[in-house]
Amino acid sequence: MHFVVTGGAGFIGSHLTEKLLSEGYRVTVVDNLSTGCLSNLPNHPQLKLLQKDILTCQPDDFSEPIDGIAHLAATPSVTASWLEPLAAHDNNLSATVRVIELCQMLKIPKLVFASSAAVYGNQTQLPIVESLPTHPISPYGLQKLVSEEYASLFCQKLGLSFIGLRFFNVYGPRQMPDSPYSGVISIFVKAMKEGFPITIYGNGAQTRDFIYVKDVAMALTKALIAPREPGSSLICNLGTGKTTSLLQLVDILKTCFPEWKSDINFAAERIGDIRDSQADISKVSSILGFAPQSSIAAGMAGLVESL
Ligand code: UD2
Repeated sequence: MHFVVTGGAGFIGSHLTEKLLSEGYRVTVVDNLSTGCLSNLPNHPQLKLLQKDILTCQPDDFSEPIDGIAHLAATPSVTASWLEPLAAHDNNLSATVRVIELCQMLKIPKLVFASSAAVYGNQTQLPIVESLPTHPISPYGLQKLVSEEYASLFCQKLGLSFIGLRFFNVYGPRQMPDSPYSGVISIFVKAMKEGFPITIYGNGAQTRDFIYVKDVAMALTKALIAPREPGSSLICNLGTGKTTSLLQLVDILKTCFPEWKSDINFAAERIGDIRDSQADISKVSSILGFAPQSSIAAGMAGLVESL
C-alpha cells in the first residue's frame, strides 16, 4: 500500500512516516519544510519526498495510486493563529480543503486528519468525551474543528472514509523546544539538559494528558489501514486517558537529569490556559484497537535517550 503524509518531515509526521516504512508501506511525504526538516526523515528506498506546500499540490504531482492520506501539515500554534489568523487559516483550513479536493481528483479512499483537543476549549467535565459540545477558544481550535466538519461533509459525497483524531498533548523526540509556545516537555527537557532554570506558570497543579509521539504514530497507522465503510466519518480523541501534573512531570524529569540542580521558578498563570485536560479514549480503543504503549516515565526516558 502507498500512503501520503502531509507534514511528513515535521515532529509527528516524521514518526508516522518511519512507522509506515517499518511496516513495509510505501510513503510519499509532502512538506514545504517551513517547520519540518529533512534530517527528520530516514533514507529509505520506499520513501519519496515532494517538497511543496500542500495548498499548491496538483494531481499530477502524484504518479502512483494512493491508498490513504494522513493530513498533518499545519501551523500548530495557538499563538500564531491569533497573531496571523489569515495565514493560519490558509495553513490549517484551506490546506485541508485542498487535501479533500486531491482525494476527489485522485480517488483516494481514506483521509486521516490530525485534529486537536483545542476544539473543546475549556471543559470542566473530565475526562473529555467526543460527544461533549465543542467550543474552541482560539482561531487554531476553530480551524481544526471546521476542517473536521469540511471532511465529514465531503466524505459522504465522495465515498471517502474520514477519521479525525483529536490529539491531546503530544511529546517526544524532534519536538522543537525553541519557541516559548512549544510543548512544556520539550522546553523543560532542553532547560534541564543545558542546566538552566525552568518556569512553571501557575502552581504546577494543572494537569495534562501527555501522549508519546510513537503512540500517536501507531494510532495514525491503525487509522490509515483500518477497514472502514466508504463515506463514513469518525472523530476520536487521541490521548492516554491518564493525567500528569506539572509538578509530577518535573519529578520524573529530575530522575532523568539527576545532575540538574538549577531553579524552579513560579510565574503567573498563562492567560487563556486551561486548568486540566484528560481524554476519554474508549472510542479510539474500541473502534481502532488503540492502546497507548508508553507510560509518561517510559516516554520521557525515550525522549531523553534520543537527545
Ligand atoms: C495544548 C497544545 C495547544 C492547544 C492547547 C488546547 C501543545 C504543545 N500545545 O496547549 O496547541 O492544542 O493544548 O488546549 O500540545 N507551562 C509551564 N512552563 C513552560 C511552558 C508551559 O508551566 O515553560 C505550562 C503551561 O502554562 C500549561 C502547561 O504547562 O499549563 C502545558 O502547556 P503546553 O503549552 O505544553 O500545552 P497546552 O496544554 O497549554
